[in-house]
Amino acid sequence: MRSAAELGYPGSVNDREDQTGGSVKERVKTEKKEPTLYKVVLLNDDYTTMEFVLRVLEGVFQKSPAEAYRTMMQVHLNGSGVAGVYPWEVAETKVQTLATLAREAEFPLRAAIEEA
Ligand code: TYC
Repeated sequence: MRSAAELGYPGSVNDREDQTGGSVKERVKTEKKEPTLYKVVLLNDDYTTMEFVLRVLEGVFQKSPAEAYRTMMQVHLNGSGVAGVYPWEVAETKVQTLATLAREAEFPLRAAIEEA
C-alpha cells in the first residue's frame, strides 16, 4: 500500500531517513497554493456623477464601456460592486489612484479592499 505522501495527497507527510539515520519529515508540497487576491469594492454615494464613475472604471480598472456601465449600475443600485480583483499592491495602488482622482474632482467616491 502506497502512503498518502507517495500518492501525493495534499499536506501529507513523507517520512524519510537522512544520512545520519535520523528521521526527517518532509511536508509534501502538493497542496494547491491559494493565490492571495483582493477585491477592490467600489462604494455608492449620492454625489459622484455616473459619468465620473464610468471614467474611473474605464481608466483605472481597464473596463470596457459596457462592463464599466454594468459595474457602475450594480454599485448605484445595490450599494457596492467589485471593480476588480488584484494582488495586494495592485489593489492598493488602484484605490489610491481612485482616491486622488476623486479628491481632485471633489467627489466623495470611495473604494474598499476585501480578501477575494
Ligand atoms: N449614486 C450616484 C448617482 O446617482 C452614482 C454612483 C455610482 C456613485 C457608483 C458612486 O460608486 C458609485 N449620481
